[in-house]
Amino acid sequence: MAKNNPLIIIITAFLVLGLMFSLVKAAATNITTDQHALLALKDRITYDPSNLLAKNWSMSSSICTWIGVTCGVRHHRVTVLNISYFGLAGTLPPQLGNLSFLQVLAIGNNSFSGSLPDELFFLGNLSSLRVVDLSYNQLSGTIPSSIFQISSLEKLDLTSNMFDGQIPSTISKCQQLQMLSLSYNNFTGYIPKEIGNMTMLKELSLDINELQGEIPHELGNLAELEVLSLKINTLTGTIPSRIFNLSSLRIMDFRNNSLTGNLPPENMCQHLSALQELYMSHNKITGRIPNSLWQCSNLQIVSLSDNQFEGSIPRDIGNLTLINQLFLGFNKYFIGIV
Ligand SMILES: *[C@@H]1O[C@H](CO)[C@@H](O)[C@H](O)[C@H]1NC(C)=O
Ligand SMILES: *[C@@H]1O[C@H](CO)[C@@H](O)[C@H](O)[C@H]1NC(C)=O
Ligand SMILES: *[C@@H]1O[C@H](CO)[C@@H](O)[C@H](O)[C@H]1NC(C)=O
Ligand SMILES: *[C@@H]1O[C@H](CO)[C@@H](O)[C@H](O)[C@H]1NC(C)=O
Ligand SMILES: *[C@@H]1O[C@H](CO)[C@@H](O)[C@H](O)[C@H]1NC(C)=O
Ligand SMILES: *[C@@H]1O[C@H](CO)[C@@H](O)[C@H](O)[C@H]1NC(C)=O
Ligand SMILES: *[C@@H]1O[C@H](CO)[C@@H](O)[C@H](O)[C@H]1NC(C)=O
Ligand SMILES: *[C@@H]1O[C@H](CO)[C@@H](O)[C@H](O)[C@H]1NC(C)=O
Ligand SMILES: *[C@@H]1O[C@H](CO)[C@@H](O)[C@H](O)[C@H]1NC(C)=O
Ligand SMILES: *[C@@H]1O[C@H](CO)[C@@H](O)[C@H](O)[C@H]1NC(C)=O
Ligand SMILES: CC(=O)N[C@H]1CO[C@H](CO)[C@@H](O)[C@@H]1O
Repeated sequence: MAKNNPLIIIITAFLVLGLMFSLVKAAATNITTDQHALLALKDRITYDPSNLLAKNWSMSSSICTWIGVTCGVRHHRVTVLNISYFGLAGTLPPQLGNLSFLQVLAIGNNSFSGSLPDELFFLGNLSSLRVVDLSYNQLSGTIPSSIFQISSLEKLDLTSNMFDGQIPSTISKCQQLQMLSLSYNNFTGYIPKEIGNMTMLKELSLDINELQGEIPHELGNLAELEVLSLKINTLTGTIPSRIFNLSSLRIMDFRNNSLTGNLPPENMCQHLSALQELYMSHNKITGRIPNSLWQCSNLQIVSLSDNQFEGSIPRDIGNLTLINQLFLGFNKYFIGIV
């Protein structure tokens, strides 16, 4: 009976396929490959103030005991490389692309410089990567498009580096991406509308770049989005009304751009009950402050200063009882509150 159970046959088939996949992957590389990759990285370190790698990454011990390195129990291969906050300077070797079981690459808050080697994210080699955190370094150049071939990627944090060039539209191939931060770099050009395809996104931060053009209305597709931060760019045009439909949004930050047009007068807050922080200061937004703002009942910070709002300040703003910071200055109001 059980022998012919289709469920068991299917499960067995999956197990066999999974095993074959692991074997194929493991056959091309082994723990020695991982060791070569880590030693290549150690070779590229030019500054190691606490001698962390110099002392600890020693050939006399298994790489799985090295500081910042974690190996998987099943394959005994490197799954996590986290050398964040080690105070290191250096460059990244292409051999890191051979860590074929790597799930987490975190080198944040160091002083790594130079560009990302194209081979690093070469198609197929780093197919298990979930987290890439390169934040707070001095890396430069363009983002290799190969990184977007890694469909397993959930978090890509490039905050505060010196990357430049355009944000490639192929980015949307990373359909599992939940967190994308390209803030504080030198990215130019438009925000690709294809980002609207990355429907798992919870955080999108593109602050402090040189991005221009309009905010794509396709961002209104990102139903899971909690943080949308585009401050200090040179974005123009009106804020697409669909953005105000994103009911998971907690933070909306459009400060210091050149946005124009009015805020939706009637229904701006109909779907924004989760919104806690609303920043629109230093733009060129016109019209009235919507009377319906009180419907965003969880607002704690509202910053609308330095725009071209006119009319009067709606009385019902006073009903937003959670507010602790309210900036409305430098506009064109009539005197008085109605
Ligand atoms: C890894 O593979 C190479 C050849 O591809 C082999 O020479 C080496 O002994 C292997 N190392 C281990 C630890 O299996
Ligand atoms: C390297 O650091 C790890 C974690 O701190 C420690 O367990 C290990 O013993 C160290 N190895 C050497 C050779 O110092
Ligand atoms: C890397 O290590 C740092 C410091 O231990 C920790 O705060 C951070 O969460 C780790 N990053 C990842 C992606 O695990
Ligand atoms: C590792 O990476 C280097 C540089 O990209 C490459 O030349 C080498 O063939 C790769 N493979 C192994 C098994 O080390
Ligand atoms: C990636 O995988 C290919 C094929 O297995 C291999 O030739 C190459 O050396 C690997 N490493 C890099 C860094 O591209
Ligand atoms: C951006 O580029 C300019 C020169 O083109 C440079 O002065 C500036 O430091 C760069 N900023 C960042 C954050 O990389
Ligand atoms: C991605 O978005 C573009 C434009 O918004 C659309 O034309 C394309 O069909 C989308 N692709 C996928 C795979 O969803
Ligand atoms: C916002 O969502 C509502 C329903 O939830 C829908 O009727 C309306 O057309 C949407 N507005 C925009 C601008 O997408
Ligand atoms: C933001 O914009 C205001 C007015 O345009 C300007 O005075 C201020 O320096 C800007 N801040 C940043 C961080 O760019
Ligand atoms: C705001 O609060 C006042 C006084 O509690 C109340 O009269 C008014 O109806 C409230 N407005 C809204 C829109 O709920
Ligand atoms: C290079 C760099 O970004 N260093 C920062 C690492 O984190 C500490 C504490 O958060 C900061 O003080 C450093 O500036």
